[in-house]
Order: sequence, then structure tokens, then C-alpha cells
Amino acid sequence: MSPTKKVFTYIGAILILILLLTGWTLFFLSRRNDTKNNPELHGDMGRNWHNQPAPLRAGPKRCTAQDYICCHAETGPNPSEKGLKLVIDHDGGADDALAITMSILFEKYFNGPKIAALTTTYGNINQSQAIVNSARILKLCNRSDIPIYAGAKHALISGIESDFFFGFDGLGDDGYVAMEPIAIESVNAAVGLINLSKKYEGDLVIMAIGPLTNIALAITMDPDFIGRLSQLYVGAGHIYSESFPEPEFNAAMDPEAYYILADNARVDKVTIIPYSQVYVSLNATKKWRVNVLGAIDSPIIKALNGYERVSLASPGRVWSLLDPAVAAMALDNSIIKEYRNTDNGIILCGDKRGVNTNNFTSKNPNSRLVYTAFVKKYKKFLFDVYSASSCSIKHS
Ligand SMILES: [Ca+2]
Repeated sequence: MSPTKKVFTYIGAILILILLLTGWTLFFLSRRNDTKNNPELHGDMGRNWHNQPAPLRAGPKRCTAQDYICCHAETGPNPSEKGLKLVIDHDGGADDALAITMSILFEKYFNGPKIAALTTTYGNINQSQAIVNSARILKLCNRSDIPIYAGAKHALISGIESDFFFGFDGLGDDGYVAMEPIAIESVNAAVGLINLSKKYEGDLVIMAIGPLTNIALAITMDPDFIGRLSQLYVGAGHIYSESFPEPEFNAAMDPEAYYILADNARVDKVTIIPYSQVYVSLNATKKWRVNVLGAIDSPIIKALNGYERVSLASPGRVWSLLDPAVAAMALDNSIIKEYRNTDNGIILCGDKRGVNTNNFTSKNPNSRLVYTAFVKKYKKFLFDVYSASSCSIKHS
């Protein structure tokens, strides 16, 4: 090879080498920018992007849990039986507000039972405040069309004093004053319950989540009252044990009313949900209540956070309220793990006045009792129901 040819060969080899180096450098830089701008595309934190599942790499936007719930809220995971009507007999506290708002949302977004009325009683607060709170909660949910019945103002004979666990107004003592007259039904709660049981015979579900005075009066005035119901869920009492030796609040508020209920209960019509079982089975933490359920971005949750501010500030880390547990299990029976039939009653005399009795081996049980429940299902139910509300507002 001539010297001239050798020079041209060397120059050509050097040019090819420069071109290869330039191409490799450009390719490397483009990969680095791509990863920097979209770490999800290739995986950050040292993960190999080749190992990422295809949808994560291909999709322009990842689905969040919130999106999932919104998408699926339209049909609902656990729709109730169609045609059922619901009455909530309550005593106006923040826990009652949870049961009421949950039922309203479940009706709207999950094809739940239609709410026929709220009936009020004393308990967490006095009965007139329970009416004010009923109207306030219904207004919050844009459901002022739901009738409110005024019920019992005191126990049939005697009960205990309220501990104002949720504040002196029952809803967190934030200074709320009702500015408008509140329309209530012309008959009292016991008569209203009887009338509704006739109007919706076989289809009426009642959640009793306060002292049982209204229920006892309805039974006393009309012995066929319970027989006409679809189901009566009673949130009251404990299963007596070393851990629960004292009377439960709703039962102790009116032991005679509880006695009348138990004396007239039927195993196919009455479900007892003792607080002892809710406390053991369905206990979330206050941390979960505040940071997960309480973080849902909706006006209803924000209001509920305020209603519970007094009780959430009380000592203890457990969040285990009876009323929302009763409502959730009544609306979605799959949260209940185990029922036990029992001859259920209450002690009226002596030191044990207000303490409940149960005979689980009785051949003549008067009720079925919720013995255990699934806490994960319960928490998911609460989260789904209240998230459906936030979705609707966000998307409207
Ligand atoms: Ca209550």
C-alpha cells in the first residue's frame, strides 16, 4: 500500500471511530433525560425498568384508589335488597350522625334502602337537641325531605345521666345555632313507627341506635309492630363478662324499655348488636379515623370530623363506635362474621340493673345476636361509602 493510501485509511478509521463515539454519547444522554423526566417509566430507586409491569410503563396516567372507587361506586359492591325502607331511631350524637350520613350515601350511591324517617329520642343529648341535630345532618346531606319525628324525652321509669361524650350539643360544640324553624311530623315517634310499619309492611328495617324508649312504646301500643318489620337492628347492651361487667349506655338509659323489647322480640325479626362485640371485633384506631377516613375530601366527612372533635380528643387510641357499626352491618350483612341465637334479656333490679343476660343454648331464643364481625370489611365499607360522596362532588 502506498504512503498516500495509508494516510487516507488511517483518517477514514479515525472518522468512523468518532462517528461511533458521537452516536453512543447521544443515545446515552437521551436515555438519561428520559428517565429523569419520568422516573415511573423506567423505575427509580434502583429498580430495573425491564422488570416493571407493562401497564405501568405504557399508561399515560396511573389509576389511583380514588379513581377505582369512583368508577365502581355507580353500581356498588353490596347493594341491599330492593324495596326496603329504613328508619333510624337515634339520640342525636356524632356517632348517630355517622349512621345517618352513611345510610343516606348508601341509598344514593349503592342502591341501599330508602330512608323513610328519622325518629328521635334523648340519650347523648336531650330530645329537642336531637331534633336540631337531625335537621342539621339532613341539611348537610341535602336530604331535608326526610321526615323527622319527635320521640321520647325521658326513660319509662328511670335511667342514667348522659356523659355528653360527643359534647354538650352532641356534635362537637362548635357553636352551631339552628336559624330556621324545623318541620317535624305531627305524630310522635312511637306512632310514626307503627304507621310506617303498616305502610311498608314486611319491608321496613329499623336501626335503633339510642335508648329503646320509642321502640318499647310502639311495641306496647301495638303488639303486632315487630311482626310487621323486615328487621329491627338493636344497637345496645353488652355480653356480660369480666371485660364488660357494667351496663352499656343505651341499655342503661332505659332498662325497662329494653326489657319490653326483649320480652317481645322474635328471632326472625330482631338482631341484637351488643357494644361489647363491636368493641372487640370492629375496633379501628383513632389514627385511621383521622388520617384515612377523615382525610376523604368531602363536605360530609369534614362535618363529621368536626362533630367528633370532642370524642376524638378523649383518651385512648381505639376508635370503636356502636352506631356506625350497627348501620354498616345492617346495610351490608357480609360484614357480620357470626350470629348466635340467644334468649336475650336485661336485669332490672339490684346492683346489676341494666346488665344484659344471654342464654345461647336456649331452645326458645328471642333474637339473633351479632357475635363477631370482619373489621377489614367494615373499614373498607366506610371508606367506599364516604369516598363515593367525594367522587360525586368532584365530578359534578
Ligand atoms: Ca346513638
